[in-house]
Amino acid sequence: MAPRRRRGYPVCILRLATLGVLGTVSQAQAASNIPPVLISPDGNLAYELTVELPQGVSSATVRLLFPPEACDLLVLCDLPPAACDTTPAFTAMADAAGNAIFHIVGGGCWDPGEISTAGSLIQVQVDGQTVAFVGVRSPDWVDSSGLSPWELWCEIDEATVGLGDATAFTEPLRTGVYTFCVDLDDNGIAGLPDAVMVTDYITGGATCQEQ
Ligand SMILES: [Ca+2]
Ligand SMILES: [Ca+2]
Repeated sequence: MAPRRRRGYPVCILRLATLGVLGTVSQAQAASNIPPVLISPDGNLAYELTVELPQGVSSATVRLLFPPEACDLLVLCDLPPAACDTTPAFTAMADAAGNAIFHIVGGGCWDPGEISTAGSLIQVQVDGQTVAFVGVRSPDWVDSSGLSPWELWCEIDEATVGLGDATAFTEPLRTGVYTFCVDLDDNGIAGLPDAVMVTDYITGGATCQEQ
């Protein structure tokens, strides 16, 4: 199997350096309801979004285009290695109501406030038209040292929900202070539903391996 273009500590340094030279920000078009992408080591967390379809159209292809750095700064377990040679992407069909559902296997959080250029966010396309740029959330927020992906995280090849994640989630959940990566249910607050979602994964020690 062909190796991906990374691995190991030196790569962690290189990938942090790339964050400062990414593309310019484009204004995302308003859309119905496109929350940050939700991913999980078992793929059981559904990422649901609603897009506006042109009148008379009963379905559309929704694509999530990840920037190349996602191959280093996220763990995407259901991508074939060759996907990192081009643009990692996931595709689903929207129904007549514009609803599309993804189950993406992996880990890592991208807070748009920390990874601040559109070039580092996930591009949401509907039938080839870009309608939004969004971040990513996952029960796997940090690595074993407590570092987020944008802080030189070194969660290489394997997404793991472990003690580091439990520690990272605990303080915002205890205080109720809104933190992007904690808001797994995307209701705008750090609250009990988020705690329930992450606890399930911490309890099970959920992991997945990149291909
Ligand atoms: Ca983790
Ligand atoms: Ca929440």
